[in-house]
Amino acid sequence: MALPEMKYPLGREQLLDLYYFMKLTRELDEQLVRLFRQNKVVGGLYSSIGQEASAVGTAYALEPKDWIAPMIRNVGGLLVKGFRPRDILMQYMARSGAPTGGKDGTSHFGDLKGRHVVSPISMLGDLIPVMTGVAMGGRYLGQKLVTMTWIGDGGTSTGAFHEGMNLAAAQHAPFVCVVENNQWAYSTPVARQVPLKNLADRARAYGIPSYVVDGNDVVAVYQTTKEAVERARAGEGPVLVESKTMRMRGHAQHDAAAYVPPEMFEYWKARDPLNRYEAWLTEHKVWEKKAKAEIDARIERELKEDLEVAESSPLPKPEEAERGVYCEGCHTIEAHWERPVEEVQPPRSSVEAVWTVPDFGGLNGTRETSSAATGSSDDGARAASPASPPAKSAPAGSGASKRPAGAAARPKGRR
Ligand SMILES: Cc1ncc(C[n+]2csc(CCOP(=O)(O)OP(=O)(O)O)c2C)c(N)n1
Ligand SMILES: [Mg+2]
Repeated sequence: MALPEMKYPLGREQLLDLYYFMKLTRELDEQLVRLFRQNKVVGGLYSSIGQEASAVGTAYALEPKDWIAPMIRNVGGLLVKGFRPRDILMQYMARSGAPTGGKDGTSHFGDLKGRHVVSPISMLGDLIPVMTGVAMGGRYLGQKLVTMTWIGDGGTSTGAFHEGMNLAAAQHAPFVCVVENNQWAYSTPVARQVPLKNLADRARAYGIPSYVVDGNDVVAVYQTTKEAVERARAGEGPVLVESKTMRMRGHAQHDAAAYVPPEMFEYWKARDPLNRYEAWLTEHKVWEKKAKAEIDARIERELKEDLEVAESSPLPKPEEAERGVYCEGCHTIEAHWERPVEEVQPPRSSVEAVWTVPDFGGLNGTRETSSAATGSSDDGARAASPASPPAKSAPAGSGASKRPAGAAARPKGRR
């Protein structure tokens, strides 16, 4: 069967790539569970089983110059961005070879220089304003980049989420927010924490476009996210994508998820993203048995190698605990200016003022007057005439220039 028509066509290599990343995410997850049971994982272990299509399909829609900030269930996105299983294994096992040298766990690591991954911490929603800032920075530098982060259904109810989305919308930032609606926020089902059928509708509050996608269909996830990414890149501002999926394990390893009705697991098990994609690849004759066997063997080999590397990496030396906490001249932190530093420092960093406050509102001692009440200029304060009434009748920033000539100047109400 021929491939279905796609707005953003995917070639055979890319289609197999998607399988590779999803299967690698799944196998790595299962390997981590074995390590957890052997007591080799330090701290909690958060599974993304059931959500592989969501993490992989969204990250795959990005270009290398784009930026991500992953949440705990986005290991698939980290792999797409070029991290290796060994990084994630050592991170969870707190080994010295880990990206944080064993000082932090889970997905709390990043790579600002190479892979453009902002390191998350255990927060809900705060990556949204951060990635909005990165998007604005990229735009300032003319890099045409898009930034992306993910948030859970529960995370969309935090203040940080709303503030961040509003900032992104107000700033028209080239930013894509993927809401991974996996039906549960710890033990709270979506219906008990938000009165919306589609979390995508949250976008209406910010006046931005949104999409709903079947998060267990990797091709659909890719197509939808790609469209969102291209719209953001074209300057249309932020886009929200709701990916509907299911968390197939407890919140973390310590949580047996006894509160999830068994039939709900059954429903989603029948829609497992990896099984579905394997069937899709077969149905559309993208692969034959040999190609699948080769990819599976490659994954097995890579995971085995990486596990050996991780197991042989020692725990950090005790003295490391006090290193890199405060910089005592061990390294210099210098800003890397891509554009002239003068641009971001006053006076050039300021947008040209629509109105100015003469003599800084009289704070310098020599009070000037505003011409607002005279209506002599549409920039009242700057064109202040010494003959005008005292400044107190037209406070700075009162928008006085809009008033008709002769109208009484009235102080603005308190804010
Ligand atoms: C500000 C904040 N509140 C609470 C927590 C504890 N916490 C971590 S994840 C989580 C549930 C998140 O649910 P959801 O956003 O749906 O993401 P999921 O775990 O389903 O991927 C909670 C309550 C936290 N880390 N930060
Ligand atoms: Mg959730």
